Amino acid sequence: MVLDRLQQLTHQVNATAPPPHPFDPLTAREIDAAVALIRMEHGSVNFNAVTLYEPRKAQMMAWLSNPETAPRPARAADVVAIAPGGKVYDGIVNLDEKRIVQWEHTPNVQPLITMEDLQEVEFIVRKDAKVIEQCGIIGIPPEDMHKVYCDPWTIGYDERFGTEVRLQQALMYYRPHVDDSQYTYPLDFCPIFNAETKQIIHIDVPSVRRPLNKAPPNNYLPEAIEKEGGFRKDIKPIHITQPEGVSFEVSNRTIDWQNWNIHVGFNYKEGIVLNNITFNDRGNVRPVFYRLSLAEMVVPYGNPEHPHQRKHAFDLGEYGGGYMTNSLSLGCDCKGSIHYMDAAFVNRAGASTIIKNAICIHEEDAGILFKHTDFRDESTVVTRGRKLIISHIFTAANYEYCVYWIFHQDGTVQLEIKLTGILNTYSLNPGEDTHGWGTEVYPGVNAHNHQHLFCLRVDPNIDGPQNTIFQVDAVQGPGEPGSEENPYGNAFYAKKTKYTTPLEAMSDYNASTTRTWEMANTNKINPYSKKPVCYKLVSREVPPLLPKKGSLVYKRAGFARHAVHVTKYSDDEIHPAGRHVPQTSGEPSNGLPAWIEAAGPNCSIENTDIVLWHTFGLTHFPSPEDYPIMPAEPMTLLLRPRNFFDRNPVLDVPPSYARSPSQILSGNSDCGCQKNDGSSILV
Ligand code: ABN
Ligand code: CU
Repeated sequence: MVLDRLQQLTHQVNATAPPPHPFDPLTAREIDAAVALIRMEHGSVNFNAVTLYEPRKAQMMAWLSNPETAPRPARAADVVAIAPGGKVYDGIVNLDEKRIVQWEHTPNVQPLITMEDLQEVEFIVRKDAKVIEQCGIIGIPPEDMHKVYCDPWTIGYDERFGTEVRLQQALMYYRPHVDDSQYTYPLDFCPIFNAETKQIIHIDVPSVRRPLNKAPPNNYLPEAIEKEGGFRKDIKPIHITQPEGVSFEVSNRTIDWQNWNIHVGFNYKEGIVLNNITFNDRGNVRPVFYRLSLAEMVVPYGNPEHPHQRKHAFDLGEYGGGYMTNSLSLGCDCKGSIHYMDAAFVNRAGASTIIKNAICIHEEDAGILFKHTDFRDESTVVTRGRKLIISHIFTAANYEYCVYWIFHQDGTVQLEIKLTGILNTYSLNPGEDTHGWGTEVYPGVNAHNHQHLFCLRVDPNIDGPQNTIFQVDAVQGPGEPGSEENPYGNAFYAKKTKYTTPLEAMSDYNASTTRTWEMANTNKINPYSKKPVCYKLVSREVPPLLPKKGSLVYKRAGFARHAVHVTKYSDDEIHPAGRHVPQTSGEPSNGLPAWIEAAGPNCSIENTDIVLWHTFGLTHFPSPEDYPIMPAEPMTLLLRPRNFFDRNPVLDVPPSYARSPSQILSGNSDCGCQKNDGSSILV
């Protein structure tokens, strides 16, 4: 019976033409086929993840450069399953050969917490006698338990309970009315939920109790705003139209736009994954990045009182940026002519599920690309740019993260992240001192200080995989004024420091030298500057990890200890806090620190295939303007070509307006140029 189903599914997989690109995420049918194979051999397990087992790079590079003759990398599924009793299995299924190639019990780990895992906690919390008792103590009668809510987080790590039992901590709230925001009514205690037995096994109760907040609701949904006087009425519509369609082409999941070629992947942890990014430089297709992704993040909170030290969410590794992704809607999340891509995942029962419109791809006007007016005669050229945006948005319980991968015509790649959603809140008694660890954003509502630290994984391929990283600092020239080398004291230059080992490459941001990092191919020299071709990481929002060395977060989030780490490429090094993040103690620290230790901190990372890991973000001291919902706060970084092109690569973008000196002299007002849409401009 199962065999029949499998044959049917694999037949469907094979019957679907053309075959998926090796970088494509697994289709729903491939997920179903992998599940059927595992069910057949290993019976009834719960599925935590079935995702693309990414092709090995050496084989993939060979295939990319010679798809006609090189062997096509097999389609394979990377599987995480939880068997009855909580045993975790990591597996690999070769979908082409319909064969399980690896199936291993991995002891003492906890795979990430899925939305299904989270959603069952609230029902159990509401019925638990001890929770009902605690609610009573702070002023919620038993008949109001349906008004009690919780945001279940993984426990992070708590030494009292260790790693073996799968646990969640329930951050508790109350809604006076179903439409009220619960974040105005945080409860002061924290139940701990055992996901295996589905029981509350402990409740952390503070020594000083905080009765339920008495403040009126502070809401953001339209009904509440209408009651307070309604919406502003002075906004006229802005319509974005592309009457002749978009300027990009999508073939399956590969985008061609303005010399860029990009494969768009997606997985349950990282969300968008961009692969095989190339730039067509006047007919020469030049590799730029093999893979780009937001690989991990951590949000440490800064209140020292127990149990808030446990509040440090690894939103990607512990919950999955892909799993939490929103289904986007036209005109709201993205405006314009949109190309959407769906995302396929597995649910706990092993069925494939689809998030419609998970990825939005669209163009936007990007303002002026370049402009110059000659002050003598007002001869001028002004050219407008456009950008291609590949985005998704995920909801991490209270917070929203909007992730925009932005491609510019001049060869720049920009990553922008907008933070919005709702602050994580805790209760505060009237007159209670926050001790500076948080802000009273509304009466009785304490929003704790925290950081949002993201880890960008860059697998550079700058004119080939042999790359080297340089730190670049803007520094003063040596010598005091009056000296021979710096007689006027005005000298300054870009000091470049080559990283030869992972140990040297562990580096921090330095705002006073406007530090940047170059990913260079030292085997290719720009003919004019005589400098190696490179892409430069320009990132200016790079706070240090504030929890101290020895703290739980410091131990667990090894990637956040420095702004930059560099490792030698290895196929399985994708997740910098480790493959399974919940309930890691940080002893030893998984992911980046372990890989660096294993490869040898002094191994060579010069002129070889490397990966750059960049931790950036912001430190958030909440304020009332962030409440009850935060206006989106953008953060950005750039990957910019430097010494990569021989000259400005966008001179061939048609100007919006141009007049030459001779046209001005002759009184000819013909622009002599074309609009961006190809029609000629007469001025
Ligand atoms: N920010 C922590 C989190 C994310 C998703 C779901 C629950 C909690
Ligand atoms: Cu924040």
